[in-house]
Amino acid sequence: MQTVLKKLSAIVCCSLLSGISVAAQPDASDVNASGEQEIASKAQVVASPQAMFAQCVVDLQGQAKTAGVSKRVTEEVLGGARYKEKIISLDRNQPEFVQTFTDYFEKRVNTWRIEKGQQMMAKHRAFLGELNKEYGVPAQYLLAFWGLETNFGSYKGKSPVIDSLVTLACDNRRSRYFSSELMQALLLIDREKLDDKKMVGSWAGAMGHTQFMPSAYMKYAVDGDKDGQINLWDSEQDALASAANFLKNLGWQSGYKWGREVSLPDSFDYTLAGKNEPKALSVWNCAGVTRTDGHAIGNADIKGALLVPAGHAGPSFLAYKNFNVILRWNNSEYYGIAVGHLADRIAGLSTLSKTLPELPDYTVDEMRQLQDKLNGLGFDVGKADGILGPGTRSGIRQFQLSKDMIADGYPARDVFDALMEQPLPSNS
Ligand SMILES: [Ca+2]
Repeated sequence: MQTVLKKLSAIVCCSLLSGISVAAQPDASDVNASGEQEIASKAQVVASPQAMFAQCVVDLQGQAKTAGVSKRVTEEVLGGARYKEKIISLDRNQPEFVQTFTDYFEKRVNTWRIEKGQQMMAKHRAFLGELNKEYGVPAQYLLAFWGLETNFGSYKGKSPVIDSLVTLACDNRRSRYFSSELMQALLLIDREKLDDKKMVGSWAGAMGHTQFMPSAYMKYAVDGDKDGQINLWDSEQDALASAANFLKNLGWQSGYKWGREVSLPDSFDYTLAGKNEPKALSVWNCAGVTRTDGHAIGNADIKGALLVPAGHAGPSFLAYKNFNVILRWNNSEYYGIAVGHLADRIAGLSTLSKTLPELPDYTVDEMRQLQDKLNGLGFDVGKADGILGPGTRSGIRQFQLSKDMIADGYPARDVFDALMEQPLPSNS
């Protein structure tokens, strides 16, 4: 029964998604009991998209009951959930351009955020000091996350969280993940006595000042202001304490920085770079890497990965273990550098030593063409997905090495043009 309902829900949401009112067509091989078969064929005859969404909600209500959600929340809150077609289009939205580090960084690390972060530092100084003592995470990092996620609480998102999560749970693409997040959100309403009408967030269900998904809220959020309720929308102290607890649990190393900007010698061997290639500081010392003021980077017993997100014309960074903790909040190299540098700036450190280069705005299609070309030339970068990821950068680096170019793995315009001009081998 459960299986049939699940199948129905999946089909429902596909049809809702496409906007075509098709009848459900469950696979007969999956219907193995006569009762179930009857339900399935009834659905084939009568189910409208609305009815199918309603059926999906009924299925989710069964899951909620099993998960221990109260009767009231299961019936009133989950039962009253609305399907939001817009959420599905946002989920399917594909970017047209490959975002450059320069664009990303300039939009996020700006004077407004730095100054606002410093104001918030002053506002919460004593409390942030206590959090550092208890969780080992310095104030500036908590402020940087807060600033990047919601502009210090000034934009927490407007989508009703339960509607978003139910809509995504009833959609095929990531149904299991969002069903699980939905259950956590419903349990949170019970546990924290939250008003579901006030639970608004991003279209994908991230909530409050620090945009926690329900599972993170459930597991890591703490009552910072000690009023007996964990409320990540209304309490800045709850949000800051929760961020500190979250980072501590993700493995934040107290006493260490996220990383730092570094200077590289002209003759630098860029094949040493890459997020997944951390090396001991002694190795970087030998390779001529220094602080931007020319001083040695030191000999602490830690590893760092060298990042050149905008190619050799842009700034270079050594990223330490805490950088990987930041990436567990949001798995994007650009995001990690933005959090780290914004934190430094809020703490009063200086701006980047290098001007960010103007980089070409490649379309995703152009990136795919570049990937196809690399594959055709035998520099295997995997499926041409239009994403400038580690595989593509490695392929570009191999091409650059073969042409005696600076092997920074970045497709600057001259590299892109040189690559596209290459004739493909005749046997390909
Ligand atoms: Ca509280």
